[in-house]
Amino acid sequence: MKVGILGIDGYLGWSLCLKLLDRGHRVVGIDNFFRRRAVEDLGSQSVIPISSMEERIEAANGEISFEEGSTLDFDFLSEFIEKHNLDVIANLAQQPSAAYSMRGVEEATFTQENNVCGGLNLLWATKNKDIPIVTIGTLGEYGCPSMNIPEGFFKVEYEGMEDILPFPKQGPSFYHVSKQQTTDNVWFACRTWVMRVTDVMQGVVYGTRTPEMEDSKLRTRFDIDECFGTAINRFVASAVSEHPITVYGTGMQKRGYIPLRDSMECLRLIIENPPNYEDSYHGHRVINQFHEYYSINELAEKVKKIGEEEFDLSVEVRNLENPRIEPEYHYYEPKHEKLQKMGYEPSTTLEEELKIMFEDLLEHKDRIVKEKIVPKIRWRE
Ligand code: USQ
Repeated sequence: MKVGILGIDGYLGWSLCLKLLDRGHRVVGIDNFFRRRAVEDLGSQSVIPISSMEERIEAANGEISFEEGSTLDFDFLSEFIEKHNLDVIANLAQQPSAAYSMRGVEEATFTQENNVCGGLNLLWATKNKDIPIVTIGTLGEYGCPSMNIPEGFFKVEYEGMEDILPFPKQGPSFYHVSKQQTTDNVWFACRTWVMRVTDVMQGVVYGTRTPEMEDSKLRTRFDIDECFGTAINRFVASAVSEHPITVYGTGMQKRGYIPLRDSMECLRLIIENPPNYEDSYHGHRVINQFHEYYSINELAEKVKKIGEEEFDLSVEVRNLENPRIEPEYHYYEPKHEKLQKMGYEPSTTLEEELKIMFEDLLEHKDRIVKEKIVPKIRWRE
């Protein structure tokens, strides 16, 4: 297959590229290097050193090409799609951080413009072409309702009548709302045009590597700052640098998590098996992608235990006033059956993955900018 990856330089984009090359697919990618610039502007850096795109391509084993550009540039995007004759396109050109989207009006506007309008450009550029598309949504779109969360659609009964409808969305940041809007745009486009889109409702991804990253020039980025670092990644980096693990609020909030290596395996399955008219509604297939869910306290305790018992570190867990507005005591039961049916089997455990992360991060401990771990962005200020 010839796969287009939009946002090929990011944490997920680069990992996906290597996974697909390893499977013998051809990859063509675009990126505008937003993530490299944004992390630098925040005064942080990828803890794992990463190579330039030129070096990456040289070190990669397989057929890959790259063009610099943004999904916000419609002419560039259309030409890219037109000339490459792609079998499938994965859109990872996203501003992925909830905290960044709550930093100020500029960041909120950028997040929504990039994620919503970039996605809209992709829909217009592929209109009626029937090129399968994969978009990365988020489990957080559903919020934390007091009921089980289906994979996208559910049967509703109201006043004696029933229908199958998209499950309600109530994400906890302007970032999450940008994903909700994208889901709505995709759903509308699928009902209107000839489209096949998989909307991946992904949980929080963690981990430092995938099996395709043995060569140090092929490593993907790893961020720990309050915007681009996510829970488990930040916790291991905190433990390694002997900074307290930052549990927001009571730490009772639950989320779904998936290791980077398994997330890539799931995306591979999704790419190689595009939606058909049985596993989708009008070509719109929604898949919840995570392995297990945990509360923040459970994660912090697991990181502390491994840090102390296996790596002889002294690890402190500290509860901070929650900078976000989010439910802390809530029901959480998202379904995740579709990927299992497609053949996904978890390849690792949280504990095994944490040990690899500790080893990798201890090697680059000096690159952890500790001050950037402390959260300063507050949802209500
Ligand atoms: N949290 C802490 N301490 C920290 C960081 C986070 O307690 O130092 C808590 C947050 O309050 C939240 C949970 O951990 O309850 C998850 O936060 P996060 O920063 O790890 O993840 P989130 O902001 O939800 O966003 C991340 C990715 C995003 C993806 C999403 C999946 O940045 O791209 O879509 O995870 S989900 O969380 O399911 O919406």
